[in-house]
Amino acid sequence: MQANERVLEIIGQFAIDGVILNLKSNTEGHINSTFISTFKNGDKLEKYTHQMVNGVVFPHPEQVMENIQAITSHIRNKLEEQKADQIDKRCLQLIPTKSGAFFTKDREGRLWRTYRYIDGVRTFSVLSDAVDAYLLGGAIGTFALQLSDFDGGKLHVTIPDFHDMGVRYKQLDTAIEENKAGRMHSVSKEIAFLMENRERGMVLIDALKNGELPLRVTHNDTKMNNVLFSEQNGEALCVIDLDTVMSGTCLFDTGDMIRTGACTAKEDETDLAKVRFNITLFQSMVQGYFEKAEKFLTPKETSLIAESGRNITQIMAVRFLTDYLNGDIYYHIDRPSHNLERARTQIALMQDMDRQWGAITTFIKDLTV
Ligand code: GN1
Ligand code: MG
Repeated sequence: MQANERVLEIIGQFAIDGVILNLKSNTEGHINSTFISTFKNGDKLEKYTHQMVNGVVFPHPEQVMENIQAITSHIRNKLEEQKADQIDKRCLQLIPTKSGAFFTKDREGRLWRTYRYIDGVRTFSVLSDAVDAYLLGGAIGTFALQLSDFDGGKLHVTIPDFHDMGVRYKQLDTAIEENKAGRMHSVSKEIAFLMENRERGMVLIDALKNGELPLRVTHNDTKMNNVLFSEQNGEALCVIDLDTVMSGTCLFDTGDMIRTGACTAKEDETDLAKVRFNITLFQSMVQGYFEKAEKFLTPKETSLIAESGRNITQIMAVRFLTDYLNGDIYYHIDRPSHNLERARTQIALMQDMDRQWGAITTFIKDLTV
């Protein structure tokens, strides 16, 4: 059976009205497999996103779905209470199967789900405009605020130790020791830099574990292209990709927002001279975030916002390099050096943050005065 026929068979299990006109694959994510369909339902064209959840990365995908179901209904209820406009564009909506479940499984036991596709939106892989950065920060802050009264204890831990720097460094240690793909000779500079920064990298996870940072509901994958912007008026409408929503510190989310939103190049840029930390974008995005999140942020959390950007950039450098050394078993890659290129952009970004560290931290100190 052709790949598309298998996807069509799965799609047929969801409660979707109309006739399918078109199906195409979307290769943007590094983890799941994604397809977009268009249905003709009477006079209307309706689009859907179908995803096969990566069962290696998420060994309990049913738990991922329970988390997503719980938080999307929480956010939707909030939006309804606030009588928000365009609710379908502001919150992901799961489409049930014909038997009323939120997922189905294929013959190989892999989990599939369907969302209503949000149309009329765009995503960014690099920002250039400070207004977009401000709106991005606002969207991440709003997401945190919407979930600030959600009991994180109800969420499954779908990937244990996901943002635990200590665990990620141990995985790197093992990858170095095993040198499975025989690639150690090409990464000595990168390893030296990451080892110099090992201790500093523990700041968020240590503060979370010793109670200096409160446990909150966090998205854990707030990279910029997980925020949908309206094509019509530019508004940042919705935070998508809810697979890794778990408990954590909100600094994991400010960190990934800063890592991706304030960087002048794509995550896999090969020309490192293009990889810069844009402080104007950083300031606008943190301002946008802070205006929403100041209602709940503690002084300790606020004081670590700059560090969070450096920290999540670091954890991604560690994770990409680990996967490169392991022979690319975790992230989807397009070329053999892809994970190394990704690790190098992260390191270049950290180094450029370090060059501007004085200005970066001054901005954060001034936020609360
Ligand atoms: C992965 O799902 P996707 O492609 O947005 C990864 C994130 C990384 C990101 C880097 C479950 O996210 O942690 O930050 O790649 N997700 C998982 O682009 O590992
Ligand atoms: Mg993701």
